[in-house]
Amino acid sequence: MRVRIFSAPRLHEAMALVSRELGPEAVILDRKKSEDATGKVIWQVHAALDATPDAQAPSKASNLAPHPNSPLVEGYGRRDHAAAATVAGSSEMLQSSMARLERLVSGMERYEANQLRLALPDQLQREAFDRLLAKGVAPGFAAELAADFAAGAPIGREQMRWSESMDPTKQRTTLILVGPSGAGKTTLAAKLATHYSLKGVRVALLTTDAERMGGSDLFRSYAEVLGAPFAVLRAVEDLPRAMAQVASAQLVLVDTAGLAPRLTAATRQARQLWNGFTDAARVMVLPANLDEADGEALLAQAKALGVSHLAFSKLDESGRCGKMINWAIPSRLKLCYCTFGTDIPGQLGWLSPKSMTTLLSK
Ligand SMILES: Nc1nc2c(ncn2[C@@H]2O[C@H](COP(=O)(O)OP(=O)(O)O)[C@@H](O)[C@H]2O)c(=O)[nH]1
Ligand SMILES: [Mg+2]
Repeated sequence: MRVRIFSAPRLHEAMALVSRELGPEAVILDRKKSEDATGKVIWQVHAALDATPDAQAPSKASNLAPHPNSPLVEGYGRRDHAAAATVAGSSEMLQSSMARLERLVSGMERYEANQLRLALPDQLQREAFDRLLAKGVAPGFAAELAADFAAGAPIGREQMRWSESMDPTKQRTTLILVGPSGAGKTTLAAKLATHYSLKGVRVALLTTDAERMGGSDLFRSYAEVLGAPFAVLRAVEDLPRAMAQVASAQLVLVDTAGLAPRLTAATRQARQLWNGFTDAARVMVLPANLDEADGEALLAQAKALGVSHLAFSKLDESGRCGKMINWAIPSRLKLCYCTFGTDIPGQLGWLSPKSMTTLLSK
């Protein structure tokens, strides 16, 4: 984003300069009344465009001053009685603009939260709203969940999607676990493999985490301990042999390499391998201690990757698990497993409106 500052004796003249120079896409960040060097009133409008304009294009403002208080502004006033545009490149001004913008946004957020809070029908719901906010739930979602949360009832039955239970003894189940590096994909796969093996379910383990050094070693050793078939998938050509190996398994768990915040060529290649499993649920694993915006960036890839389910790991490592709600509601992914520790096969849970209420009540 490129921020520019336009100055003119009157506000509407400065605004006219913005639209003349930046066009209708311009975003107004700030407007300020001040005085120039001679004490004359001057309006400054801070405006920005998302795209950087073509460097080759001649700028209409190129003959204009870099700062509103500089002599060139006065010079402009003498040259031409129309309003003047001033382009300021100083990083201090940019920083102060950004700081003002941040204050503005946070003030708007507080205002929005307060309005939502006041619209709730009683004190009990307002307290529930505050508790959800304290857990990191976004105000809009907290307002929607406040009534159930206040009543101690299971929350989010309507707002979130909940997975139907998975029972590999009744129906062969294939889960492809995707997510950022270190999310706990391999750990979740190992927990599930052990949990179901102990119940007598025939489990098979596959991994597409083939490039990274040691990426598949841990998973291979889990397979050895469990006596489960194991294969590494490097290319589409590996699929038929791997499919034959896992043909009699009731639960097939496919571990994968970590996802980058943006869709990469490696992920596209891995997706071709995942396409070999037509009946698989693709589960995105997000750790509860992940930055909320990073989680959103990963969820933005979910559609392209055919992800259908969402699991949360490391619930024991975050006090603000409200971000789960902020991730789950807009993603429309079906919530399924969660983990809250490194024990295998323990510390494994199933996400439901009831368990979500418990998590947020802690
Ligand atoms: N505290 C805690 N640690 C976990 C959890 N799940 C995984 N870990 C740890 O996080 C690290 C990365 O886990 P791993 O399964 O290798 O992540 P992957 O890169 O997604 O396969 C390991 O040290 C795990 O023991 C969890 O639910 N809670
Ligand atoms: Mg792993």
